[in-house]
Amino acid sequence: MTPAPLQALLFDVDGTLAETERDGHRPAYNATFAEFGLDWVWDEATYGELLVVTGGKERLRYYLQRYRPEESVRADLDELIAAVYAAKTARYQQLLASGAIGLRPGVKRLITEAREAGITLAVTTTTSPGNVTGLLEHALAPGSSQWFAAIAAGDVVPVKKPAPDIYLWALERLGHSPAECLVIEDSAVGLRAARGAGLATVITVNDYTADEDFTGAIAVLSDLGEPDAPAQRLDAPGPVVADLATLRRWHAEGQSTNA
Ligand code: XBP
Ligand code: MG
Repeated sequence: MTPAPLQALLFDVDGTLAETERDGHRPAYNATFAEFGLDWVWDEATYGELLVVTGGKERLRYYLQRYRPEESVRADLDELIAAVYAAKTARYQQLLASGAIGLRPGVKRLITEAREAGITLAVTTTTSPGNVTGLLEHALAPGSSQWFAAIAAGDVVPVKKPAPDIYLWALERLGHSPAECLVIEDSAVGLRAARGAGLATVITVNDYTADEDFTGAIAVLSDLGEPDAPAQRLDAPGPVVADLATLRRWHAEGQSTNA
């Protein structure tokens, strides 16, 4: 059977486009806890453990159930979580607007190349839509949210990653078959969501996810790489720059392997 050509790239956001967990979300949560007079602290290790639960509201609830069971039963829990999440989001968006969060290596290069080649672009994330457009507008280029045929984000689906729902939601809007798409993710949770929707997936790891199990990914990389600073392939020897030709090759190889 002739393999389906690569027609669309779907990008995860947090940890994939930028180190938003390290440079944005975690500091914004901690500053918000202090603002609310809460003695909750998410240090690096705790945050790394909490990342198994996607979505800030869901993560807050999980944190309280696990580390603060006495607070997880307070009568105003839903209101408190909603208020903390809203204040944290405002803080995070200020950080984006200040230019404090840049894109990971190779992200702008690949998006630019794909766009010029007429590849459909999409975003599939657990964070809220405003956080996506804020990152794109401030770190990629003004107006760049318009480059994306679908921004699948946050609560548009009731169940977040590792459920495949956000990918299925995006696929419906893109009008491409799963075989024509390739996903870029950074985490095992994201990989499970993408694979659950039948999508070939390339992983770019970060400090939070480097030790996770990426079985089922078509390639595992340190980052997307730049011509003058190639990435390392972590599942095969050799440096690599994830340009469109390389992604097309991996995508085609992935289909013949999975056939
Ligand atoms: C990552 C998430 C989000 C972020 C924080 O999403 O699970 O919850 O950690 O953002 P993805 P919020 O990797 O799918 O982009 O606080 O807005 O939830
Ligand atoms: Mg991610």
